[in-house]
Amino acid sequence: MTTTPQAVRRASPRTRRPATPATPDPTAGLLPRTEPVRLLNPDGTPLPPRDDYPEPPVEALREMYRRMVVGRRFDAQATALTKQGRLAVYPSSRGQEACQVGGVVAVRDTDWVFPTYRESMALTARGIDPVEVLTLLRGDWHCGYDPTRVHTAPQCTPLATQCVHAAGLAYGESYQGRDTVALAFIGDGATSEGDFHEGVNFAAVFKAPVVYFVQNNKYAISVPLSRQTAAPSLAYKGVGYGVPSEQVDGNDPVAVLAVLTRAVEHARSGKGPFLVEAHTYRMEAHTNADDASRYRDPDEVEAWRDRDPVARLETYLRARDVLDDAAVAAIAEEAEAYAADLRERMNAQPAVDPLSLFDHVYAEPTPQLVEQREQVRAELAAARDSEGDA
Ligand SMILES: Cc1ncc(C[n+]2csc(CCOP(=O)(O)OP(=O)(O)O)c2C)c(N)n1
Ligand SMILES: [Mg+2]
Repeated sequence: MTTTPQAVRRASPRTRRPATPATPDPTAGLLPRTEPVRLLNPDGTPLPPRDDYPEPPVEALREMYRRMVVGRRFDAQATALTKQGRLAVYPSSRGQEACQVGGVVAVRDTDWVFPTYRESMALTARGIDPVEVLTLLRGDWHCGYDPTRVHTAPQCTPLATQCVHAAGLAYGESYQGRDTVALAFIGDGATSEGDFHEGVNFAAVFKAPVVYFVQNNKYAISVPLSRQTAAPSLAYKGVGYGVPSEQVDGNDPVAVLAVLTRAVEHARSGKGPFLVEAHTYRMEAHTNADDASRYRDPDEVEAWRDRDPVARLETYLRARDVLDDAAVAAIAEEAEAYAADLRERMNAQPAVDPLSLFDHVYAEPTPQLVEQREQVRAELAAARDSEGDA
């Protein structure tokens, strides 16, 4: 029998290396759970309670249901308004109601929300007038609402820029001794943008109280997630910046509110940013200008229909005896009235002064803007004159 050098080392206690103290795991507390947090089954039956994510109060869930039903009706109405030429474009968030509403229910009115173009439902659920919310999508040059009054940034079309804005605002607020939290919505595709990384990194280094809330709806227009990233989950993008993160079933309203509530508490308590990835699905096309059947398998869409967040919450609340037929009917009626009012007000032709386009670009207009303004004024005057002649 031959004796290998390794065997000698194993056998001889004198050659054993002194025990080194275990290095603490540098990722401790940063990595998301390997499975998205879920508190309800897709059919609305509850899963066993868990200590890490206690269930939110049932009254908050009932209010979430109300806003989700009204939000879904709003979304359908906005889509219809594009067909009637009243809206230039509308990105639907049907199927993402738990995220849209859960996000704004988890924060205080004094907290700031940083939305993308997909968050019209979140903003109406926040209580902003739907006509104001749709102003930008109607083709106006401004966002419709006063951001400082409603603590909500303008809806952001350049991908991920809101991530940097949220970091700056949150840092400024904490610097001035206020406990404001910034909630930045972001899509899965936009996490591949530089601004996402810069925003998260800045927030982490300066402990800015931001919750980055990724709605992973599986597509960036026609590009599926697998073509966008090789990351095992978008929540794993937090660890590289020292940001704790979590993944959640984004079609489980109870879990979404539970996870976001903890993320907001984390940020508010001075521990810095938190990243949440919600797994969800957009049931409609990217916008009314897109044809999703060109890149999505109808079976995939059907499979997600079975995980509908509104039906899931309704089943659960009915089983808890906090929602009955009468309450469901009353909420549906409220949603209809909301849509009818929106339809009526959107049918009125807005009085838009094209020259106001130049008013607030700079405090002091540049010579080029002055020239362009004059050009538009002259063209409008000429058009009016020729209409008068006709
Ligand atoms: C900086 C920038 N690049 C490209 C675009 C064009 N664009 C608009 S929406 C979109 C897809 C974004 O997908 P995702 O972040 O997943 O959000 P979703 O639309 O799915 O909510 C792209 C590429 C843009 N608006 N801004
Ligand atoms: Mg997406």
